Amino acid sequence: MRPLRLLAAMGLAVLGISSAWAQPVLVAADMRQQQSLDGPWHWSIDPYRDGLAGFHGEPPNARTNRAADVIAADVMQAKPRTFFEQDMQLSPVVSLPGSWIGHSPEMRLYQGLVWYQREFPATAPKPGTRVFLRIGAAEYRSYVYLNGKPLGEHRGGYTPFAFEVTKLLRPGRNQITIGVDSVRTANDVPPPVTDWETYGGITRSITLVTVPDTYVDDAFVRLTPDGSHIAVSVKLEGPKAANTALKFRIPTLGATLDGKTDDAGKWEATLPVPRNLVRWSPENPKLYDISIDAGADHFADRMGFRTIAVKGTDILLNGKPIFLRGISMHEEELGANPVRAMTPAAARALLSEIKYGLHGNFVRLAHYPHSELTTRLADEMGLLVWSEIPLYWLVNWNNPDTLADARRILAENIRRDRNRSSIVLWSVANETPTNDARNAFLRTMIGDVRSLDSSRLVTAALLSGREGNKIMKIDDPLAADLDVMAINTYNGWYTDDALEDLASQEWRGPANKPLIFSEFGADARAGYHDPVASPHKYSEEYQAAYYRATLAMAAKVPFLRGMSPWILKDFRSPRRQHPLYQQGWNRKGLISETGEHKLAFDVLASDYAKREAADS
Ligand code: GCB
Repeated sequence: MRPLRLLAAMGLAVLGISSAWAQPVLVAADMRQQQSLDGPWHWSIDPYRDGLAGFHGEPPNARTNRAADVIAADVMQAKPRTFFEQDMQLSPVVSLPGSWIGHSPEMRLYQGLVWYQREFPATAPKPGTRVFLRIGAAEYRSYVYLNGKPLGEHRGGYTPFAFEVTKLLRPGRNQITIGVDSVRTANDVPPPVTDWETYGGITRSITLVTVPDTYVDDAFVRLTPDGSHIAVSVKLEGPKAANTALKFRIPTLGATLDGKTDDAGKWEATLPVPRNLVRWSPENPKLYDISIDAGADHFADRMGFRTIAVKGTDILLNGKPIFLRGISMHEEELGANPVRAMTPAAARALLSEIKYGLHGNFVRLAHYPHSELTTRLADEMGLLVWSEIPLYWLVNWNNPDTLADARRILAENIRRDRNRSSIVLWSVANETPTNDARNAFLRTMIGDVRSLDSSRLVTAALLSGREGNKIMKIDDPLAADLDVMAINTYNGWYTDDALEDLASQEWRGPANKPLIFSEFGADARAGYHDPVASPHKYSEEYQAAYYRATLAMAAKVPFLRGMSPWILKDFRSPRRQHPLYQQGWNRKGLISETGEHKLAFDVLASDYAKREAADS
């Protein structure tokens, strides 16, 4: 077999040539015909990044350094005298997706580059079809090769990316290689310090998606804000994208709409709402199959229809005021050793705790875009969703490249998920410091949300100001730019406030806007009990008392329209190393990592059950 060589072009990819970022959207890719590449992959660490550059930093070159070895795994068998050091095909095997934290005990703290490689059989793409390699998510920076040729790179750990491989696929054996580098710098999104385990590796499914030559790359279907029409926006990609006839259908409603794309391959149209349409809501999460036929493509998705708006201090779902009974969660499956490999069953287990255990109707998917499995399940189960990008804490607000990355990640998230009726809030940031550079940066993000999706509300999790002991102020200038204000508040946990005093704290904010408490919480180690009048922090009793006190405070905030306390489940966090109570876990969960309910779970559940009864 001929050795596969790293090409000079790989150097271009490493230098981040901009065309490498041009990505197809492949909206609703998970509903398309696809071949899964999940399962066994070889893996090898590369701490000095030898696979990406020569030993003097020059672009990789197969003759002078070993960079090519990673890709050219079959060299040795072909030419016994070739110098060769890294052999992926002899490297150990793991099952993907799943972060490398689960590959071996030593990988627990590894930060750097890891190579993955597998072979797979393929047939040559049929004439008139195209094939894309799609990776659901990889943390943080990915370098992707097919049959020795670089396909491109991606930065950002929580959104999908895809490369066309039609011409590179060959009949029979194919080889795919992915380098994933988990190291983030101060310019990245998020920056290095976060209060969660960022889980280096490939954490969502890898698939080959087949579409016709010209196909529906992007489609956005929703109710108009007044609820009178269904609006459809479509973008075709391919040689016949322009001036092509299309047909939009909702078969069970007998609704159809015909049209034709413009010169740019786009089509925008509206259809009066069919009389028999049932609106989606948490109580009745009605979903419809929809389709778009365009040339040879038959595009399908499944979605609900609802409106979301604000009026004064109210949040209106389908025109009716609603209180968001929520909780925050990270993307981390239940169990003693999670590896961020979300499955339908794992997502269902978490969302069921919210919907049926807590009597919730809302979930904050913190602090980054979660798996599409989760947002699809929220549609199906009837949970309203807050979706977020990881502009978290200390972002480099002055760097135009950071802004460009953040805008791309936001667009990748919104384009992936804007047909999910469950999502009602797009959040642009969490607990960021107020200053001019940050305000300008986040205003750009808010503008992007509005131009990508004007049918939903924009929010951000802010920090409050404080006047003495009694007055909490929403004084972040960004509040004026948001539809819904959101505040993370930890009085009585990170502060010395006595729990008895919380209920008399008064919240002041800009008039006429709804507020959500996007976080409040206290750590408790499951099973640590301190049943006395004044329990210690970290005990289940303190956490329960903290919840009672904070809920009493919340009940008095006249413009509060929802909450998503921190957090459903204990989650891994490298910052949390208290030897007795934390041991590498943030313990603010209402359930432990293995699913035991703490006392505070029932405190929140009974508050929500009362609100639910009052609202029905
Ligand atoms: C916060 C952060 C969240 C942390 C949490 C905590 O305000 O938004 O990421 O995990 O507090 O536990 O301190």
